[in-house]
Formats: sequence, C-alpha cells, structure tokens
Amino acid sequence: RWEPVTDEFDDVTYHRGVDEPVVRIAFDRPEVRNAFRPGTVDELYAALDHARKQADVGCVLLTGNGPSDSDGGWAFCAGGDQSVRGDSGYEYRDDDEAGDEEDELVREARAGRLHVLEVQRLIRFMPKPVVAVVPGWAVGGGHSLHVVCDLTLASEEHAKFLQTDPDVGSFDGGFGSAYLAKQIGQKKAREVFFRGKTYSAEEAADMGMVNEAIPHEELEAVALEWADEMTRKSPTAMRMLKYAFNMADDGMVGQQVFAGEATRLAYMTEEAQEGRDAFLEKRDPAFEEYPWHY
Ligand code: 1HA
Repeated sequence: RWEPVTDEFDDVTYHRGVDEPVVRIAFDRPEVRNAFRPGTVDELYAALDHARKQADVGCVLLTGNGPSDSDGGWAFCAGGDQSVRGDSGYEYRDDDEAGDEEDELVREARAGRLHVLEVQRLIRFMPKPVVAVVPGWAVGGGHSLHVVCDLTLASEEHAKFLQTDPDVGSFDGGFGSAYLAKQIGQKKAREVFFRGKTYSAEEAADMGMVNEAIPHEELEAVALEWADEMTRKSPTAMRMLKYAFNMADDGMVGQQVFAGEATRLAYMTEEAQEGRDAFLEKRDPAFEEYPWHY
C-alpha cells in the first residue's frame, strides 16, 4: 500500500500511497518517544517540502512510528531531544547523521537550532491539508506540531497530550500556545501550559484540539479514509479554504498567501493574458473588452 519515497533518511520515514495521492511522513525514533534532534527536523522539513511540491499529492499524514522496542510505548513526538539541547538551542552531534551531506561550515553556522518553527510554518502554509495522526505521546514541541496541523486524529487507547514546555524552561509562544487558544479557548489553553496535565484522546477531542479519537488498530486506516475524502475535492477550492481559515490569524502574511492564490487565478483569465500579450506585442491593452463585473 505504501512505497518509500526515499531511504536516505535516518530519523524520519517518508512513503507515498501506491494507489492514493497521499504521503505518510513519520518520526522514526520510537526509543526516545520520537523526540527530534536537529537532523530529524532537517529530514522532516525536506520530506514536507517535497510533499508540498508534488502536484499529484493532495494530503499529508504526519505521524510517529512505533511501538518502542524497549517498552512498547507509542509516540507521535516528544518534542526537542533534551540530550542534545545546548545553551541556546538544539545541537548537531556526531551521531546525528542527517544533514551529513552539508558542508561542515554550514552545520557549524546552524548550531543552536530552533528550526522546528520553520517546519511549523511549512505545515501552516503548504497548500494542502496536513493531518496529525497521533498514535501515542504528543508532548512539548510535538504537541505544538499537532496543534499547527490542519486536523488531528488520535489513538483512543494510546494517545496522550501533554505540554511540558515550562517544565524544561521552554515556551512555544506562537502557534503552540496562541493558536491552541483559538482552538480550545483561553482558559483551557492556559491550563494546558500552566498545569501540565496529561489529556487522553477523548478529552482532547472534547476540548476541540483533536478531531476524533479512533481505536488504535484502525487509526491509520481511518486517517487514509479522511485523506481519501479530502483528495477527491477540488484542489483549488481546498487550497483557498485552507488559506482562508489561516488568514485572519496570520496578519499581512496570511493576506499575502491568500492574495497570491487570487493572483494565480487572475493570471488564468483572458483579461490578464491580454495584459501580457499587449506588453509583448508593444501595443496598448484592449481591456475595454472585459466588463467591470458587479
Ligand atoms: O518548546 C520547544 C520549542 C519552543 C520554541 C521553539 C522551539 C522549540 C523546540 C522544542 C521545544 C520542546 O519540545 S520543549 C519540550 C521538550 N520535551 C519534553 O519536555 C518531553 C520530555 N519527555 C517526557 O516528558 C516523557 O519522556 C514523555 C511524557 C514523553 C514519555 O514518558 P514515558 O512514557 O514515561 O517514557 P520515558 O521513560 O520518560 O521516555 C522513554 C525514553 O525516551 C527515555 O529514555 P531512556 O530513559 O529509556 O533512555 C526518555 O529519556 C526518552 N525521551 C522522551 N522524551 C524525550 C526523551 N529523550 C530526549 N528528549 C525528549 N524530549
């Protein structure tokens, strides 16, 4: 059903559906609850960016592989790997193979990384739905990743939602908190961060940060069903809707992204093509042929 897009990665697996226009991108560090180190983030970014550019891919499933061999635990992602956290961010270490092909100087210049925020923006702005498929722990920066995804489906038995940011002296002051408050309300979002309680899939669904709690065995099959429904819709309409949902919260950048799509649609009209042709033919454009619609 899935075929690998690449086997070059160390910390992430990346597959595409053989019969479906859907990709599956998964954290692959189950022994540390799929915590991410800088190389993990590089690979995640590369896979998401590749999926973004595929005109025949309409939906991305983001998940975590498991269970862990050592104790059978499941995880979506436990956030930044604290064992490689330096004094100003997360650091590449010798066993962090990802990004190896990069020039050593580039890696040095990229020490102390918080670039999971770039992944958040990529998920936010890519023109197709990204579904967080949460089979276990979603914690810290991993919790924030599910928050920024368009939809979240979670394992009824094993999914657990937890914000540890202030326990480890960290804080996601962007989508992880402010956008979460849009989803579940200010009081609840403050509780999630200030109290640090663990919530089940069902509780998270009741709060409005999870779309549905699903029996673990069926989680990926149901995620594929949802993806199948979404990829049958009009790509243009889906893109415009995603950016419309984003726009009010994204300020001028939200307007820019939405407007870019409007420009693309306008370029497809004869009216805009007349402007191009007139320039190339060194004549005045004949816009009088096009009505002032009302
Ligand atoms: O907030 C941000 C950012 C904000 C702005 C900009 C960028 C940001 C980037 C990142 C982050 C953050 O993610 S900060 C929050 C970091 N994450 C955490 O604080 C979660 C730490 N982990 C836990 O609280 C727990 O491990 C757990 C609730 C996820 C699971 O508990 P459980 O089921 O009891 O398992 P546990 O035994 O604790 O974990 C299994 C193994 O995974 C342990 O390793 P072992 O003792 O077997 O050698 C554990 O150390 C390891 N592990 C789990 N999470 C992490 C981890 N190792 C490193 N880093 C982790 N985050």
